[in-house]
Amino acid sequence: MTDRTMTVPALTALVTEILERGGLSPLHAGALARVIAAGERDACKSHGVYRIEGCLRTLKAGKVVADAVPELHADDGAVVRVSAKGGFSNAAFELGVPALADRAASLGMAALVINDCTHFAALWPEVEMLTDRGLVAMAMCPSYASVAPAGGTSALLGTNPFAFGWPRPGGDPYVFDFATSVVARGEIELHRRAGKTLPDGWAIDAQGNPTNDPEAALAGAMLPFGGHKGSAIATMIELLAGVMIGDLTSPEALEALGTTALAPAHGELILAFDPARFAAGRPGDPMARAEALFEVILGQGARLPSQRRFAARAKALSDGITLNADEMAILDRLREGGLDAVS
Ligand code: NDP
Ligand code: PYC
Repeated sequence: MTDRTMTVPALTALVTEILERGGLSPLHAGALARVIAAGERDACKSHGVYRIEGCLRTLKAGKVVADAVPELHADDGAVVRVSAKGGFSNAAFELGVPALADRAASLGMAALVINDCTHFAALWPEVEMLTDRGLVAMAMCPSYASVAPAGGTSALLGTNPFAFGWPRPGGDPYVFDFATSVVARGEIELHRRAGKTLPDGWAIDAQGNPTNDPEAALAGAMLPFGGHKGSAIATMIELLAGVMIGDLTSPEALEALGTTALAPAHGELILAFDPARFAAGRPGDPMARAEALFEVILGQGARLPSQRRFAARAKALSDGITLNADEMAILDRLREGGLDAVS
C-alpha cells in the first residue's frame, strides 16, 4: 500500500461508501463524509479520516442510531430546535440551518438547539455554513468528561469546542474553532499512535501528576487551555449547551456512554447574528470596520485564525488530498470489511 492522492469529491465518495457499508443511512453517511473529507482538505487531521473508525465503533456498540431521521421544530420565535433522534449531529445541523438563517435574518438573532445527537466533529464547517449566508455565528457543545478543571485533579469537563465565524465580503471568513482543553483529545490519540511524547502542560495522569505520556494522559485528564480562563469557558459551555438546552453535560455524557473510546451523545448550541441589524443606526459599516481591524492584525505580522486551514484548502482543491499508506490501509480495511473490520 502506498500514499494516494485524490480529489475532494473522490475522498467524500470513498468515505460515504465506507460509512454506508458500515450500516449508516445515506443521509448520515453523506453528512459525515462531507465534514470528514473537509477535515482532510483543510489539514485538520484530528477530525479527518482518523475519525471514521470511531464513528463505526460507536455504531457497532449500538450507541448511535444509524438511520435516525432528525426532526425540526421551528415556529416564529428565535429558538429553532432539531431533535437528532439519537443519530449523528451533522445531518441534524444541516436540517436546522435554513430555519436558523431565516430566523436570524428576520429577528436579528436566533439560536439552533440540537438535542439527542452523537457528536464527533469539528465545528468550523458549521460556522462557515452560516458565514456563507452573511451571518455571524457561534457554535459550542460539551463532549465527555476528559478535562480537569483548573486546579482540579481529575477529568470532569469536556474538551468542549467553541467556534466563531465572521463573514468577510469577497473572501474567506474570519473563523476560529478550538477545544477549550489545551488541544483536542484527538491530538493526544494521534500522539499515542505515532509513539510521540506530549508537550509539557497538556495533561495529568490518573494520580493528578503532570505527564508527557499519551497513555497516562488518556487514563488521567487533559488540562484546560489558559488555566482558569479556559476552565471557565468550558464550564460556560457545559451550562449553555448542556444544562440550558436540557441535554447532557460532559460528566453525564461519559456516564451514559461508559467509555471515551466512542463518540459521545449530548446536545449542541449554535447562535447566529445579523450584523447589520445590530449596528443599525450606529456610525460605520460593521463589515468595513472589521476589515480595518483584520488589516491591523495582519500588519503586525500576526496571522488570522483559519489562515493555515484556508491555505491547505486552496492547495487540496488544486492538487488533491494525499493520504499516507497507513491511512489508505485503514480505509481499504473498512471498505472491505464494514463493521466486522472495526477494531
Ligand atoms: P487548534 O489549536 O489546532 O486551532 C485552534 C484555532 O486557532 C484554529 O482556528 C487555528 O487556525 C487557530 N490558530 C492556531 N494557531 C494560530 C496562530 N498562530 N495564530 C492565529 N490563529 C491560530 O485546535 P484544537 O486542537 O483546539 O481543536 C481542533 C478541532 O477539534 C476543532 O475544529 C474543534 O471543533 C474540534 N473539537 C471537537 C470536539 C467535539 O466534541 N466535537 C471536541 C474538541 C475539539 P488554523 O486551523 O488555521 O491553524
Ligand atoms: O477531539 O476532543 C476531541 C473530541 C471529543 C469528541 C469529539 N472530538
